[in-house]
Amino acid sequence: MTAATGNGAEALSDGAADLVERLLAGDRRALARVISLVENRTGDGRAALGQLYQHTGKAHIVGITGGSGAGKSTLANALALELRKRDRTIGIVAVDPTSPFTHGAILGDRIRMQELAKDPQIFVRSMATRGEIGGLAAMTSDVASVLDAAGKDVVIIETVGAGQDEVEIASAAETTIVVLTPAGGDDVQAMKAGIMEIADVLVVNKADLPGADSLKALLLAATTSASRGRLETPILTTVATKREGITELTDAIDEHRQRIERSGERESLRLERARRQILALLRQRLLEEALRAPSLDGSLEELVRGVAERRLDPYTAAARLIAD
Ligand SMILES: Nc1nc2c(ncn2[C@@H]2O[C@H](COP(=O)(O)OP(=O)(O)OP(=O)(O)O)[C@@H](O)[C@H]2O)c(=O)[nH]1
Ligand SMILES: [Mg+2]
Repeated sequence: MTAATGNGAEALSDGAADLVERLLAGDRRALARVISLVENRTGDGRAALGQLYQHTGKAHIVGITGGSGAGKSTLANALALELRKRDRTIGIVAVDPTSPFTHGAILGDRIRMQELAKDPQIFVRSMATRGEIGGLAAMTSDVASVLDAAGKDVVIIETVGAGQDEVEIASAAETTIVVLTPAGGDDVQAMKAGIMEIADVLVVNKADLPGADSLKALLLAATTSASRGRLETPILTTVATKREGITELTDAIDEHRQRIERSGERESLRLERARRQILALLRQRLLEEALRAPSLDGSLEELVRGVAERRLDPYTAAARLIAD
């Protein structure tokens, strides 16, 4: 017997249905296993998501983004502890950019996160990107949904904010914190990458280092000129390692949530996000369907060669894939 799921979602195996039930009852190990099913893109993972979706939408999804080493994990850690004091339960999803250079940082994360893991109300998951970033935005948002369904009050998503893909990952969040530091001059880079525009709260971390005040002044000038009468983006300073400024940051996050709730922006964000999710999945499925047969019978390769050798133009080649 398998549990019924929404149209289009796959059937859930007995084992997975049991996991979903236990997850909803608050079982931590079941939560970990469902996340693995989702991460490994299994049919059971998709089916579990289908079942869990109706239980989502309660958590406050908070994104923390910023340059490599800006202190995002330390901040997420400090935030989680402060939120616990306020009696909130927490899920953290950290997206690790796997590169030989960041192994140390990941190890550091693991150690820090083990410290958090002692609290049963904090659930931490690290996801490696394995180089391929495509699909990661969807997966991050799926894992956040699972944590949401599991009843976490706040879900924190940590990503390195370097390019468009990371901006997309951050867009799963309702409240996005952009972390900058006086060290390393990543401020200018962030402004270039469009990271500033997605910030709901700006944080100058490592405020114990020289240059924090001038960075804050720079940010203040940049946001004031950009806001044109809109409510300005709060700019906070923190020393994450000493847990300084964390109360204010937590307040700012809560205030942002209340503000978007009151103004109706939360509702429009939800609509926008739902639309984006549907279109992204549709794009992926149509592409898979269109390419399945041509990949198997070699006709895709033939078209590729035809275009490369100028016997065929790419428009005609694409049209043939749809027509067949
Ligand atoms: N001086 C100082 N160091 C800090 C502060 N916050 C974090 N750090 C240090 O900065 C380093 C990087 O911190 P992480 O929290 O791992 O930074 P991250 O942004 O998560 O790093 P990645 O995930 O690798 O991009 C660590 O050595 C931290 O101890 C701070 O407020 N002041
Ligand atoms: Mg980190």
